[in-house]
Amino acid sequence: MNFDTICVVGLGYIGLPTATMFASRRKKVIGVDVNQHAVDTINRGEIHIVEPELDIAVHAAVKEGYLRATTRPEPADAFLVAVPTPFKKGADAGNIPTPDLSYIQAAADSIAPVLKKGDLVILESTSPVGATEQMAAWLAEARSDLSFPQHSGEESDIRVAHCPERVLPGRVMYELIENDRIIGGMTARCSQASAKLYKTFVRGDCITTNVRTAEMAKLTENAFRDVNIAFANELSMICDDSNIDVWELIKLANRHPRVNILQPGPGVGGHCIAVDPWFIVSGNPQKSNLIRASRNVNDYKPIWLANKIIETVGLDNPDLKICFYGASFKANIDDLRESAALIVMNKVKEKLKNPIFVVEPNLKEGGEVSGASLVEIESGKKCDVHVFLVEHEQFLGMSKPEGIVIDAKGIF
Ligand code: SAJ
Repeated sequence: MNFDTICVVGLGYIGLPTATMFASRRKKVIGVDVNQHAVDTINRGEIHIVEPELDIAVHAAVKEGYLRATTRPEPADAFLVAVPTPFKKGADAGNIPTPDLSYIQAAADSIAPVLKKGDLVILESTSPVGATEQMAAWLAEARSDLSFPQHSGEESDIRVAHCPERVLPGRVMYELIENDRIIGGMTARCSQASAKLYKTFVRGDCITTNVRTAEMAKLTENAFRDVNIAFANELSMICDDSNIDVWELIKLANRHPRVNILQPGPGVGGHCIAVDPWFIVSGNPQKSNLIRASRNVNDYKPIWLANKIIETVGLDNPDLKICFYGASFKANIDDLRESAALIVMNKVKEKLKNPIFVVEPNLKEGGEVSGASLVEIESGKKCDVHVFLVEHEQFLGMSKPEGIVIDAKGIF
């Protein structure tokens, strides 16, 4: 089967780069987003998100006529769904957050009217196990005139698969091409068709499996990181009590050929690793004790760190100026979403009335972050207390400031 026209639903951090990759391989791509501002920006050949090398690629794809954005899906040979899957606050006794599939449902509802026999629909959004089958059920409900793999197997009119995105923000344009892809079709033919589509631009291997394994593989990758970081964060709190340098400790332990501990920090931020493990826990609350405990350790770390800062500064020193270095959820990006650094800052601000400043080289100076003034490194260094929360490249080479230094990222 040929994929001449591809419709990508959701033009965010994953959808837009993916749409652009297909367009750069001279496929006709229709990008769909409910956000009119995003649509207008892309149609001008510009981008509404920050990602290295994406701007040039989008500009070329739009100017050459291969990429066009719109707010409604149009007929295509393949549909890729790359919409958010956030979680909802837990309503059960255990307060376990549950996945919110409403964006996937809205995407399915919008695609259904333009589907035709022979089309392929791929869910790329990180999803709990069963979400792809649920999407196929929503599509089937809307289009009783077409057959779907859950009822008709290999003979179905429409093919459906899950192919989770696995690219790292900041390296998306490189990793989209080079990373291996896991492809879980609802049938073998669904997998094969999807692999053929991705081979348009993927240089990594396209490995096929079933749909539930593909869903669980993505959740497993992020849960693995979360558990490993929780181990590092737990060690950091234990070491603090025993006056042991956790950075040196991990470096030494990692000299063992079969040990590879990740790095502690102020907590785990972002919209992936701090979210996805809950998709496993909410589906299997009785059996996911380790994954759940790790989430709790990583969520507790910013609270522990804030208390440490409050204790170090003391309530009787309201004149001491405090400077936080780094506000984003990880190094060398401007993304503040679910940032552990912000949780630390806000907790400290709740308790201490001291003047507070922030150095965040990835944001424009003169602004504010959580009510604290953004300043340059040199101004920050004049403060009395220095709290390092993110290992931005600008901080790595700097000399240790004078005064009290609390270093949550092991920079010094
Ligand atoms: N972090 C630590 N210690 C470490 C590594 C990370 O505290 O040793 C923290 C970071 O500071 C950050 C958080 O973890 O707050 C997550 O950062 P990250 O760089 O590890 O990952 P993300 O969330 O930017 O992207 C992850 C990636 N998943 C894996 O590496 C398994 C990416 O490949 C996925 O595509 C992405 O999630 C996603 O969309 O799910």
